[in-house]
Amino acid sequence: MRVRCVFFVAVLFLSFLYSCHKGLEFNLRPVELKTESAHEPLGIDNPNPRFSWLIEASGPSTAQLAYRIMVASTRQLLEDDMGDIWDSGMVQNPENIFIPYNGIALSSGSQYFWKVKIWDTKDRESDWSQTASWTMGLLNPSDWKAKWIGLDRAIGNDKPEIDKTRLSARYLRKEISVSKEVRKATASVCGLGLFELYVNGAKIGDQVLAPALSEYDKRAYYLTFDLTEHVIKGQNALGVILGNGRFFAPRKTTPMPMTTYSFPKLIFQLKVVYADGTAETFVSDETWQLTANGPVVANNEYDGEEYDATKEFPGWNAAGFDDSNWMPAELVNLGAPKLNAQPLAPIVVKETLKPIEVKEVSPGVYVYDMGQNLVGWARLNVQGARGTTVKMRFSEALKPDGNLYLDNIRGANVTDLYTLRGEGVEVYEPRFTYHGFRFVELTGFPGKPDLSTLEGRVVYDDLELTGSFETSDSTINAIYKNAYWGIRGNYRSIPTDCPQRDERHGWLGDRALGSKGESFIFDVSRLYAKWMQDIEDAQREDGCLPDVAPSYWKVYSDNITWPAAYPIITEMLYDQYGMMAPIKDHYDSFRKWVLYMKTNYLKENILVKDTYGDWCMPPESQELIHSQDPSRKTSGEVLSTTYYYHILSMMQKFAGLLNKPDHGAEYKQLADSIYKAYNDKFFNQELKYYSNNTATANLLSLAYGLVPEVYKHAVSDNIAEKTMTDFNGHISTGLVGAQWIMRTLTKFGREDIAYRLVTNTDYPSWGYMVQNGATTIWELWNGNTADPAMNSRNHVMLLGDLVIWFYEDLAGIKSDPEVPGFRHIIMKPTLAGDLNFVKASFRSVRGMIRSEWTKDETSFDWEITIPSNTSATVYLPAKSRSGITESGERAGLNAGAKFLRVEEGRALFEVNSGTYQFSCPL
Ligand code: RAM
Repeated sequence: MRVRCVFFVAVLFLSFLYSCHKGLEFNLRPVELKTESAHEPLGIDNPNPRFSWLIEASGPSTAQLAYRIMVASTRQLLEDDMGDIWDSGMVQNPENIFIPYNGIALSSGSQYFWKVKIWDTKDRESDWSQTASWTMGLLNPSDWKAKWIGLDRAIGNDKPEIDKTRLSARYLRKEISVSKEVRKATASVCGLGLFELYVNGAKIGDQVLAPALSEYDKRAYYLTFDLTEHVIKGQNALGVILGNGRFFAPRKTTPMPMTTYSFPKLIFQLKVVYADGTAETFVSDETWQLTANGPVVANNEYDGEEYDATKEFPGWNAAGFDDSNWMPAELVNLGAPKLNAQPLAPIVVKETLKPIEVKEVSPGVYVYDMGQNLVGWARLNVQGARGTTVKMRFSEALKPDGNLYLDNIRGANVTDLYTLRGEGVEVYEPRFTYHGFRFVELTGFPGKPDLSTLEGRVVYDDLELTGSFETSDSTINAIYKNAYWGIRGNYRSIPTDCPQRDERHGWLGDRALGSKGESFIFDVSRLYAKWMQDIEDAQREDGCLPDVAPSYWKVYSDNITWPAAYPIITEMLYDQYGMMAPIKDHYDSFRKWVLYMKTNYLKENILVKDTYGDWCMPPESQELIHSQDPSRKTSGEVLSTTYYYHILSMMQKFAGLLNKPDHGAEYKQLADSIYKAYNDKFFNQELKYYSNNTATANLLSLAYGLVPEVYKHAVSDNIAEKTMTDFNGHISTGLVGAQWIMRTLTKFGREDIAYRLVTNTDYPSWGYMVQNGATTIWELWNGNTADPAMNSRNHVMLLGDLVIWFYEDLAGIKSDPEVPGFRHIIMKPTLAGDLNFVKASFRSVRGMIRSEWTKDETSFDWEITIPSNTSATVYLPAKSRSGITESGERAGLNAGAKFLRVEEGRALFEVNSGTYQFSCPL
């Protein structure tokens, strides 16, 4: 007994010693493995998926020297270190994002497993990462055995011919019999415009409003589902509900003709692999049954959904249901010529809000305040007699009498109807519509509703939140919050202009540089890469690009500032995420457009085509939508020529990256002639401004590199002067100029004016919106007084470069344009106005970057975090090196922070990964 005790004590002691030793060990590990920028994706189209990982390290200055990736066909093989599919071996390469798979051909529909280990520059070898997996999509058109089914015509009470089109949802079902034990079941499904999938009574997945929107006459996206847990040996039921989405357009002609592609339809394919290794495929075909006489009586994205629960057919999506009064589904025309795996995460319910108030504004009319302008719908809890119809309508604002203000929703009916089945508590939320709203009007409710009757469901793409940002100024914080809500509400597998009225389109101009600001808050890499494809798909044969993509409204105006978003966002994906693929994929399409614009609109080296001007600049009278005052407007030729010049600069960069020196030289030559013609025509030599001296004319000339070096300061002084004198310290631009105003003022030393613009609370300003109750960003600077014909309360375009400025300038977190994707970071905060702290974090594609600074009269304290495998140049606001400390010691003494030089009132240090605490006297 005693001997045993001693033995135990000895074992405990030894394991204690061992763990102490382990604790001292350096922890190095690849983590957060992503395949094609996603965690564990199902259905990947790229035959050479790209792998990315982050590097977790227990100490500073960690950089990758080499990696080894192993891919296997089963988890077990991988765990046994048997990479039967691919073993990269040790590859000397410091890159940890977008490493392409380079093994044997991957097979359609298969699942793969991978892991990675790395070596760092200090010769340390990591453990293997955890295992990640992905599945390939159906890679070849011939892999699709399924047929498109549905009903290519109206039925029942459908009214496809009226302007506000009406269709009931189509319900489809099929029973299949599975004879053996199931090892794996995978479904590939595309239901257009929208679908929900059920297996044996259960709804599959948490996605809503799926699949992603696309240019349907070019392609549609299918989703891949793992149904292994759902498909059983025996009889199984498959059920699908189809809604209209945009495939069957919500409008015929108002306010513009809208493209209807066809009636709702489905393609469905299920592959079941049995335990014995054999496989069977079940597909959509004419043996499925269909009815359009179900509870979703009508669905229309603008007008709402009508749901009659008395028409439910319980058990329709479970085995054994009698569908003899349904009809056979018909074989229909293709939904789209091409099917691609959906390349971005689906839309989901991201948050649920409780209302903050309910008021009975007149007998039986209840108005709910959600406390926030949100996008999604209301979930209703109700109990009452069968056949009772409850009505919900949605608005962004109220009239003075407390009723919904609906004028700015234009022709959208925004009404959801629910008819009760009359059995206990019923919970309803729509499937095939969405609304942009803060207020809900509830009528027809049986009894007295209360705050628990409705909930706000916040719906958008399942994007990872990457940024956080806070300052000592409450106006800035409120604007940031409004930006966050506006941005998240306008993602709908494309970035939309607005979520509430009869529009909701992917207008290109609204998102050009704004997308870069968004990239700090959300991981939008896949969303925007997909939108670039939508734009290319909507390009006309002759090279003309659309103003709206997908082109559900056919707007091909040849205005240049809107389509410019296409190369601009492609460049953003490269700068912010290190993505090279979009440049490669779209280069030919850019070039076609650039040459098309040149042929048609370049006259004596001035580009002479513009449609929208500096859209939504603040008008002189608060009732106007657009200014009528020529002195406020920026010339169309200035807008289009500066943009064309900028596009040529981007094309030179892209041509360089793609190793096309001839193209590069060609763009350069053209750009040089435009530079000269533009300056000859628009530069006022005497007064040092462009055109009629609007802030936008001078901003674009500066930002796009059209101003000769010697005049840059003088031109920027004119922007400052214009803003302070003619506009009394207020913004004077629309969405075009706003994309440069904050950063350009700051770059030329006028952060005091930038700070004034962002802290203003009177018209026109972002703070004015806050003062007037906005919880999102308005379409117009005068959004509370202007004509309702174009007055959305949830447009993000007027943010301009504000969010970029928050992160890049106030927090000072910026990717070095020379070394993109935050591989080298420029940490350069601007101490604007009376701010005494800024606290920001950003999960970049290479890991977490943090910047938190505080300041008082005498000193500046700054804590930063730089992720593994990156480095940063740090700019301290100090006129000399003396007195600067890092972690309490004179900075630059240890290896962590290397002193570089003092330059323009800043002391520069170079740092590797790690956390640093800098202080300097002010
Ligand atoms: C409006 C849209 C959008 C803008 C176009 C030009 O209708 O809402 O924001 O880009 O017009």
